[in-house]
Amino acid sequence: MDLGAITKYSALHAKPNGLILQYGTAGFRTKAEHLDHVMFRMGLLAVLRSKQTKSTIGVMVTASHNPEEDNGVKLVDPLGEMLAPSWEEHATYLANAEEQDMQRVLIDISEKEAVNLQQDAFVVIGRDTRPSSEKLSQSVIDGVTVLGGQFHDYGLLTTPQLHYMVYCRNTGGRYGKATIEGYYQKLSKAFVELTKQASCSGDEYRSLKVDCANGIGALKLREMEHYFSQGLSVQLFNDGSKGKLNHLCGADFVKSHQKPPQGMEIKSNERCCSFDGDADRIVYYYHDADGHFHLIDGDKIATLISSFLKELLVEIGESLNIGVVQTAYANGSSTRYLEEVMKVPVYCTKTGVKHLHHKAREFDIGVYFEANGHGTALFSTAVEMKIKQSAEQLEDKKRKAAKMLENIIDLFNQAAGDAISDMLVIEAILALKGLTVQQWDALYTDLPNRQLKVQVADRRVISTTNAERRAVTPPGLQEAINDLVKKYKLSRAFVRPSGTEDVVRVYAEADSQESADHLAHEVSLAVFQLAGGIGERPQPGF
Ligand code: NG1
Ligand code: ZN
Repeated sequence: MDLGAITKYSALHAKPNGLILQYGTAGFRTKAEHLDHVMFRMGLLAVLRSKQTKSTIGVMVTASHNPEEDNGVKLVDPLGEMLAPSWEEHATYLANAEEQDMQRVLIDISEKEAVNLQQDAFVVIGRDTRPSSEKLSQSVIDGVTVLGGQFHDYGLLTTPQLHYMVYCRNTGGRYGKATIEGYYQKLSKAFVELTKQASCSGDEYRSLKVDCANGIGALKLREMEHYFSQGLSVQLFNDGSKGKLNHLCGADFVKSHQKPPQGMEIKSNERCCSFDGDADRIVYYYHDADGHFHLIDGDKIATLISSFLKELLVEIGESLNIGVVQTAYANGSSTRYLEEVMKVPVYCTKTGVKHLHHKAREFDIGVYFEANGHGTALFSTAVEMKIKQSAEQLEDKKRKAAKMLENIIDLFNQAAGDAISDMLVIEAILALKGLTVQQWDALYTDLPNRQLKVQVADRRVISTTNAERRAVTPPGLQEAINDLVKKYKLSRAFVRPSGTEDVVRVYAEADSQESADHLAHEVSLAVFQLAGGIGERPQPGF
């Protein structure tokens, strides 16, 4: 380590005084103007992680669904996964170090993790379309370079595309080619082969309206469109040509407001979907003949996918274990449907895809989705081999099912939840099963629900257990929630501190929208009173 150079260059990316940030569920995220030093330092950290793992590490510059003025950064581990927990701590430690302590902190991390500083390092970098992203990714590159790391800057990429690149590079090209072309070709080939097998390829199944949140998804989908146009025609909205990123559009807006995005004209029964700002989330929706809006969220996406996979396995005659992984935010109806009707085991983890991803790895086939539309399906290597063999050996009908499964495995991004890949999987399944968007929606009816935020002085006073479904502290809060929940039918409520915003999140569901709204409000008041609420008391009405 050239400590002199580090000190010199670090001063050019100086940390603002008194600023403390934490590497949370989605890396670092805050106003873009506060992030220059964090980017430089994450460049340094990525080099150390790369040396330690002897693998390529990814750095993605994005703040996903946050407003355009924000930005963020997260590191991607060798298999496309989120950063290991001990390194998240190092990230926080390094990001908050004072200038004069930088050398000591770097040495400290290297020693703790037994990093061989002589080892080569390679870092790949991607960024979203925010105005601040280009300059910030340059600061990451400065950090990588000053520690002697090699790098490849992919420029504009969706978050899942960067995960894909990292995964490809660390698996010797077996997973795919680590280029944008490689990504387009791998997914489109699988998609086109799959949809060729659909008997009903009538026009109604083949066109889709996509709200791109005025983000990177628009650019990448436009580039990719002609690769799969035989199977699907997409019409892009909020493509960034005029509107602001994530403003009144995108998956997060549609899911949390339960209404369509601005800038998209929807005729009744047309199939529509929204990506978020970095294209790792997707939700579907449509207007019925009476003009009512219907949201199809991550839970219903997981249901469609897991049912279809289960059907294929039955057809092939393979008894592999499938599991669905959700969080506490999953709609109660979805969990009930999966367990009781589909007979698929369901598991609940803490919020944040790294927890879901980790759990999903325990199954032959693990399907995981957050209700907000972030998810994918993971296939163990053994399953992949078995399916490939079946596709060669089995007789006619079974072989067809095995072929489909083989293509589906190729179509899912195994490195991360991916809006583009999920969209193609969903479109293929709908075409293969001849399902309309209404038929898909009718699998089960969501329980009415409401999500609220409460401002408190210190959200860390709330701690939870049982995959965030029970509050352990502050004292009395869980008892208060239990009493409130008892007042309503089919009800459930929980609270947890957000990992990405300085708020406490409240979730409630019940048999009617009115009850869900009331319950959510009452729980908010309990949080405000018992967990040190600040500002105005929560008011009823939304
Ligand atoms: P927080 O702010 O911890 O609730 C949100 C989402 C997560 C996840 C992260 C990262 C909800 C309720 N929470 O986390 O699911 O996507 O952002 O983007 O949707
Ligand atoms: Zn995102």
